[in-house]
Amino acid sequence: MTLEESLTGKLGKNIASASDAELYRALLAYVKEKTNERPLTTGNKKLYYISAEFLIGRQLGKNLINLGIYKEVNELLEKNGKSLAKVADEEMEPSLGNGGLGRLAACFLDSIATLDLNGDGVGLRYHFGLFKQEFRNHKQYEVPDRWLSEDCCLTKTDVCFPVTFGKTTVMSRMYDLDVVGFKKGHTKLHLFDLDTIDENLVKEGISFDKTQIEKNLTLFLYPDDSDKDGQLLRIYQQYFMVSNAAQLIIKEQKELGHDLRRMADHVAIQINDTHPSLVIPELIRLLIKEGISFRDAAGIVTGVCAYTNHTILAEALEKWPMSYLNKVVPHLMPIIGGLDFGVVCAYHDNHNLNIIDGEGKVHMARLDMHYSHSVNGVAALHTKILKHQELRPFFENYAEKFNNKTNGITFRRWLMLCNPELAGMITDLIGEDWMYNAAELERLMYFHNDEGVLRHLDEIKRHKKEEAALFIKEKEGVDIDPESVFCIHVKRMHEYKRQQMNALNIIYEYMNIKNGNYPARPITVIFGGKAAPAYYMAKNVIHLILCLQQLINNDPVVSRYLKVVMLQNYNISKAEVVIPAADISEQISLASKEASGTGNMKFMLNGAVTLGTNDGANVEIRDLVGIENIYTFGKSSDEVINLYNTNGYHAIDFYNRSESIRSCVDFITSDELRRIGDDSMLRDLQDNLKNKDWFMTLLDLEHYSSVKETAVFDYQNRAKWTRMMLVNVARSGFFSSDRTITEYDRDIWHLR
Ligand code: 26Q
Repeated sequence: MTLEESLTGKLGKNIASASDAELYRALLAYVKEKTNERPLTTGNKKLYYISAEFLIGRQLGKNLINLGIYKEVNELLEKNGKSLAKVADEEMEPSLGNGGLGRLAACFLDSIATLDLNGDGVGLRYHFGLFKQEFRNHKQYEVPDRWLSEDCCLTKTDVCFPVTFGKTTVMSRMYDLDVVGFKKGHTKLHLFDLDTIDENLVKEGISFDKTQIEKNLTLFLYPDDSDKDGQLLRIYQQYFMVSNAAQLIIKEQKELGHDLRRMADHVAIQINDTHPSLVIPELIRLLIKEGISFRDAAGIVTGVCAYTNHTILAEALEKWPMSYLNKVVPHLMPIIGGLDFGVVCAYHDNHNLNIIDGEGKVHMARLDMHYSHSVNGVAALHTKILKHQELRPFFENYAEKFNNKTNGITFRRWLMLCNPELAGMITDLIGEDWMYNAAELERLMYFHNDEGVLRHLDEIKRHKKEEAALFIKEKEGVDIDPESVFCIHVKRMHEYKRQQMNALNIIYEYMNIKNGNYPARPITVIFGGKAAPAYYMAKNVIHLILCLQQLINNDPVVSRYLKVVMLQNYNISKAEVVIPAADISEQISLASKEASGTGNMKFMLNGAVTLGTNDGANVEIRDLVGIENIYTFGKSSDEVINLYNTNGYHAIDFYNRSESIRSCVDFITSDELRRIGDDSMLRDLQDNLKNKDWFMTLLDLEHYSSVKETAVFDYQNRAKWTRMMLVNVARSGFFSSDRTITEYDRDIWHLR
């Protein structure tokens, strides 16, 4: 049957007369059929990638690419006067993650399937993903974002497990998402849920009654850790997730006839940050029930589990009071106690290693490091800091466990799907090999002085900027000029990521323009990102940006040289539009604080030039492209760490010493901005910058401004700039998640 016959059959009418919604449904069914024609990946050993977040984004376009039928479908729809983009827009967006960590898990699944590795994902089926962000009065409001629907990519299964919390036992249900690899490979993402969830509990905004877990357990994904609310429910979720994972693993091992004592030969578990850490005691508990001794079970589980750390921010490391765990998982307490006892006996002179600290808090990362055989960071600098600073006592005892796995991204979504023009140009120049081995992109270097190629690259960028400008006009109602330099700063709102530094630089530019000093070329600064609902300072930064947007875009003179746009509800779909349109990729975290970053890689792959600190994977980008193809600034991670250790940074000194810094910070509470915004929010932000500024904004501000000015000046030299673009694309192969996953398998999982 041809594609056309199949779709017409499903529609019960011809394509031309079908609505976009009907076409979406038909294509979804078609994709499921095609996917099921591919056998599931098998092997002697199986990976379970457990994660509280899988920020998978919309599935249709990616699946068509991976099945190798995107072009065919696109042409067929076009022939019938339909647009695949519009049809794909019918799909609800699954926002089952906060940011980098969740998106990484999604990219990893794509690569695991593509490499035909035997590995599944395990997580939770949140009914509402991360909240939807709305702006009113220049402020963020959170509203529930229901994504489940009749025609959704998940398949309900009849796999169910009992999960016990103290006196309550609930029955889970597993839902499956097909993960189809590029041209080959087929694995699954298993998302667990309860049949008893009551969506009607959600009333005002995103608040709800947190008492009845049977009704609310999987309602929401937790916004990151700065939200202190609902910690108990968070533990309920975590235990529910890992108990299901552990029961699924044991069930599958038994079905295969494997000896549970040999589990480490047949199973690998990757623990994605500490959110799934309770899998360690849970699996030990289940193995004990199977007749294995505590000691042996602990040994087996250590051989199975591997832990990835994603942060060095102390406040983001999970520590749960014993009283909480006692309430949620009383039956795990003897096991956690026993595991801690083992540590205390082995390292009695070093309390820093204890799982349970002097205040009775359980340190999840410590549990992972003692009872996993691998501990990895997510970029070279990050792993170095873990070894020699943050986790030093553990490195001293377990040097052999520590390893680095620099993050990666899937080029299927982040190039082929979102930038088919650039993907096509690359294929025209060097053939298709890069799709199977991203390192082949290096062959583009052959063209780095080829004027025709550079011009074409520039034309594609221009085209993507025009597309993004149309999109922004339609969605945000803001006019931006594709002739201007697009500086794009999209990621979760957090003080360490320093969106406030970018905002202060906008103020600096604004004042320059007011004084008749114009930038070398008009600039458009595009922000996007959500703040955790309880993270007051991050919300103040959004407020400042929205006030600046209002002030600047409506100023008849300034707006000729400078525009500001804060995208509402930044998500994967919006990322797919703006990333290909970027000239400058803003990666300006305080050095040492961004574990890796993955947005930086997506921008690079799409030909943007990085303006960044020497932090996370920016360091590796710099090493790959060379210092002449990146703009770096700011204090080094060593200097920053030293400032923290010596209490050597005082924002107010920078404020007092520099006239220019002072005028930018003062402007936050200027009459102009207070006329637009909220007095107390602006004042609190200003106070914080002068008197606290924990992430050292003022330390790097002047250096940032001057390097950005240089970048905008260089942009005028099109020959130079387009060559930089080409070098960035050519050297980005290292950041393919296929490379990352190949390394995980080689060093940790050994699935083959
Ligand atoms: C913790 C406790 C309670 C509630 C929520 C949380 C929580 C939730 C999400 C803690 C952390 C996160 C997310 C962390 C995250 O996204 N980290 C990012 O991981 C990326 C992938 O490795 C890196 O590239 C980024 O540098 C890192 O910030």
